[in-house]
Amino acid sequence: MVLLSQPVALDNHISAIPTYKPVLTSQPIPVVDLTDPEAKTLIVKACEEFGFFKVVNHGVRPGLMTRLEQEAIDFFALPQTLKSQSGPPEPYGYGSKRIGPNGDVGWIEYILLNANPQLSSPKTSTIFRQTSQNFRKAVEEYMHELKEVSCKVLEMVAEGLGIEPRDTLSKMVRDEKSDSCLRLNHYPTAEEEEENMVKVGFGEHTDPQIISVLRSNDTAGLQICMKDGSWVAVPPDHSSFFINVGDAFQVMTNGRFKSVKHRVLADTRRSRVSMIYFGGPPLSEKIAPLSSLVPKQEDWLYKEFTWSQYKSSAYKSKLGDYRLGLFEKQ
Ligand code: GA4
Repeated sequence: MVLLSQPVALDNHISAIPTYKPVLTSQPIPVVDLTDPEAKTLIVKACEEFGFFKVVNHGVRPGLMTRLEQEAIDFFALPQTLKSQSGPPEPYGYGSKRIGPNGDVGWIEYILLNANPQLSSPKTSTIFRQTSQNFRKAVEEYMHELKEVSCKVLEMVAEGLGIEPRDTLSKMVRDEKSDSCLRLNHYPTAEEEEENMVKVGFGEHTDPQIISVLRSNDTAGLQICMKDGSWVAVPPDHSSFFINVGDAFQVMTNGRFKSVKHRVLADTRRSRVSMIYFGGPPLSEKIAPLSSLVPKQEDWLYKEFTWSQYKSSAYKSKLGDYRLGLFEKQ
């Protein structure tokens, strides 16, 4: 077992990682107990107000979370030359500092993995070439469990909003062709730059998919943007999941749910490890406001598009761009 207590040198060829002043405001984040009979109502309220909430009593074994975290830590502790053999991220694979293809950078290294075994390319085998079989096994088990958590939440939303049938949303993520992915992030500690300014780990953005389910170690850094534009620090909690609404979900609810803008700042004392499951639809899926929520097409705020169209447009954008703008009706 390797611990990443020492600062890890990310290659320093990339200059100018932006810095921010850490925000000090915290505001209670909605917490939903998935076993609470009121859960569906609370989830809908949280998705409307914040596009973000924390989930407890989710049913995922703590042992699986710590196992995958440790495998990720062991991977990120490998020599840079070995890690780089699992890259570059196109978009799947190991990446360091560069995020996406359009010049975004952050104080981060990561592995991005396709969650669909049907779609996974020979790249998946390349990614795991340097690692033990246990890493791959932990990833596969974790993806399986996280798909279940995502679908459970999506079914609760369907019930809470009166969407029929109740698997309308979850079946897109459960589909064998679902374009879901898993991201393992390592944010090494970073020295304060000028007074009270720290490096950005992952710059502000919204997630393009339907739903994202995040678990991190107990290092802070995640911040979410409120409707009034202020940033709120999310206290970490290694035993819970943090769920956020993605762009596709905003469209399907015709803007009733907001895809929450979020970012991660590096910490000066402890490294942060997070793992995020992004539940996405199949590439051919048509994304539009759901007819059970918005029966009249003239009331739609967005044009219909396929997930494949949205994804390619996202990969032409910069991280902080407002990607839904292109798909809004005039
Ligand atoms: C943000 C959410 C997920 O991490 C991700 C990211 C993706 C990438 O890192 O390859 C993107 C980013 C994310 C949105 C805009 C594009 C694509 C980097 C980027 C600049 C895996 C995803 O699906 O979209």
